[in-house]
Amino acid sequence: MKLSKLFLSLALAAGLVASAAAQTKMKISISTAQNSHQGVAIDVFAKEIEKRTAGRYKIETFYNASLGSERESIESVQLGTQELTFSSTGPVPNFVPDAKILDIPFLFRDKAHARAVLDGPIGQEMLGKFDSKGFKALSWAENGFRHMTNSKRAVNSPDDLKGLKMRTMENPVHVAAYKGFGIVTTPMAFAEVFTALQQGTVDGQENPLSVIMSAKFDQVQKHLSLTGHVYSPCIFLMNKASFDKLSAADKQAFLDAAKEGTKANRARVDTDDASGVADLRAKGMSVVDNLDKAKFVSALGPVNAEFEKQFGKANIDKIRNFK
Ligand code: EAX
Repeated sequence: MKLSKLFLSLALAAGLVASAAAQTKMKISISTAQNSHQGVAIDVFAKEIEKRTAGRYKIETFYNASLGSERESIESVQLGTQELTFSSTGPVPNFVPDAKILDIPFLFRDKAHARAVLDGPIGQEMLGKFDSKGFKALSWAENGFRHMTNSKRAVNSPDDLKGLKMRTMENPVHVAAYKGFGIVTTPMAFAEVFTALQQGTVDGQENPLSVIMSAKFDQVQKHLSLTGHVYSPCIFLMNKASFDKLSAADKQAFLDAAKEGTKANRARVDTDDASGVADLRAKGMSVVDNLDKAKFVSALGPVNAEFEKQFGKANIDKIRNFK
């Protein structure tokens, strides 16, 4: 009797040790601060994974590009040296060229349109295109509509952009479009942007209010114009082999956790968009919030004709006209 009790407690102790050891740690990274729409996305994701897998999976969160730039992190995820990352689509076309179509300026009318496309058949089919490149794309999320900032002058019309030296993402669609505005484009990784603006290596940059605020670009930029020239998606990416190893239930948990992350991320973008202009004005930025968008759209006419050739007008129209 006594002996079997001893065995029982030994077995229990061994079981406890085994279950503690059975926790699998995974890393996820972003290039913005924790206090941002991207930080919210991965924090909620991490919390949901722990909850939905009863702690069998622990997601370690890394902010401010501490594991590398977005491009480097996506590379690490592809190689499997890092399980997960949450990124803008800036460097994504280097890995999944088809995703470029989502970065076309003035493609989406508003956030509701963009979210509906990404959550609908077009966006879901696009997520599937990551599979053959070594990724499991868990969910779209967002950066938001991008606006221009610079240290030189108020931008009221497209002509004011001519000759401005601006940092762009390492995204060929963005680079082509901004050249169409007459901007002198300087692609660089996000982590280098603050210093480049501060030192005057570039005059300006473009990002959503969420990013401008969390990166404190108001400290190094005087002018903000609400150009809303392009919608900027984000994406939860996981190493394909790491995902494939999960049980069916755990796969679902990862997909559901990413959806929760997306929900929290979009809610934060909405809050930031609502408070951003007042917040940035209070911090000293001078904001042009009444520009004539049609002028910016028509300035990109020739570039858009190029995009229609490159991506197929029908494919672009399918997105534009999605209801
Ligand atoms: O993902 O590189 C960029 O400008 C992105 O918008 C930023 O990294 C947030």
